[in-house]
Amino acid sequence: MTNRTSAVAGVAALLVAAVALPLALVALIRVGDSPSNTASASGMSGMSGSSSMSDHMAAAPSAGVPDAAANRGGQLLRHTTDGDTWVFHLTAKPVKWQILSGIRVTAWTYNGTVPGPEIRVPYGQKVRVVVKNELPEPTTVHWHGIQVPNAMDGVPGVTQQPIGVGKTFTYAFRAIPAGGGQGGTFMYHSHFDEDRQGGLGLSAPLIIDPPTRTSYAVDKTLMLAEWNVNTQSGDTRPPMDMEGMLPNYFTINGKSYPATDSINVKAGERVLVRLVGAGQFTHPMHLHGTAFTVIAKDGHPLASPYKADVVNVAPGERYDIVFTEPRGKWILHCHIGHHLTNDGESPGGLLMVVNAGVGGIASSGTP
Ligand SMILES: [Cu+2]
Repeated sequence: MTNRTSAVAGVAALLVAAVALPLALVALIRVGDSPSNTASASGMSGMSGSSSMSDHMAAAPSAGVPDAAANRGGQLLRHTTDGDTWVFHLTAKPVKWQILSGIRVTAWTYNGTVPGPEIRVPYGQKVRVVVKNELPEPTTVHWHGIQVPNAMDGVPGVTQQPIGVGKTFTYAFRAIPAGGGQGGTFMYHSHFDEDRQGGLGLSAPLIIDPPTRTSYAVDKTLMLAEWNVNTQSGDTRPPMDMEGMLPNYFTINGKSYPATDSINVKAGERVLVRLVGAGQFTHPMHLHGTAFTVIAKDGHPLASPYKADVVNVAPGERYDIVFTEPRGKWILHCHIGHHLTNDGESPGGLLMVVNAGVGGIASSGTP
């Protein structure tokens, strides 16, 4: 290409861009103007022409769904003992879950909370988990990163029949990480129609404590997730990485900032945070005030822990990070700006405060 033809091509490209950009903006504004705000099920079926696709993208049924009895998810699940086995009970069921003052989603949960309750067991513990399905659809549970017998892996049509509506299935395994190791951060989640069931809330932490443990002032698991909520109707759709299904709310342990928990420590105390990619989107999590040390990935201690101040948490991943903060109020947050909004309003979303021994907000910068 000569200089002259490339200059002509460049001008032509600019003209095309100048026309296309306003058109794209108009299209975006039209989507924003539509009364339902996010795409309606009928709109989606019109787009795809497939009823199964419209079912897939339909809002979670909300009629008759009760408000959640609890306000905090990820709480330790109590067990009973049967000989040398720890027995846990989970019920998969829909509830109305408050992610933020005034914002309730229709969530599909384990035991009525987002995230589901934390199962925490010593390394090697024999475990039995009785799962009852009170969802309007079949489900299964996958024990993510655990060395389970094949028949306990929770993959519908491969290792088990789905747990039908109203039915119960019992999983039995030992708490041993798949691929070796003696403990760390794992999770359990639905493996049936994950695009819907995962996106509607069916995941929870599973922690295996190794025989020798380091103690921390704080040991906090943070499940990162996204929501697609119509703020007018309350319709909740599973967020997906596609037009009309993108998330407009983002939660840490089922809450959007400012409803997220704070981590409260004294300056210099050691904090362990277990970051879990529980949703369908990747979140680069950034800490203010100090760097952290990544000590484990996917439940496996690192041979060479490394320092960083951002770690990219992809769906399914777990990172254990350790840090000590100087005195102050520091934040831990996703570095994608949109993930720091609540339906477009900032600040919100994936942000929490690490309060190292102070209260109040500075009114001027006096070093
Ligand atoms: Cu993010």
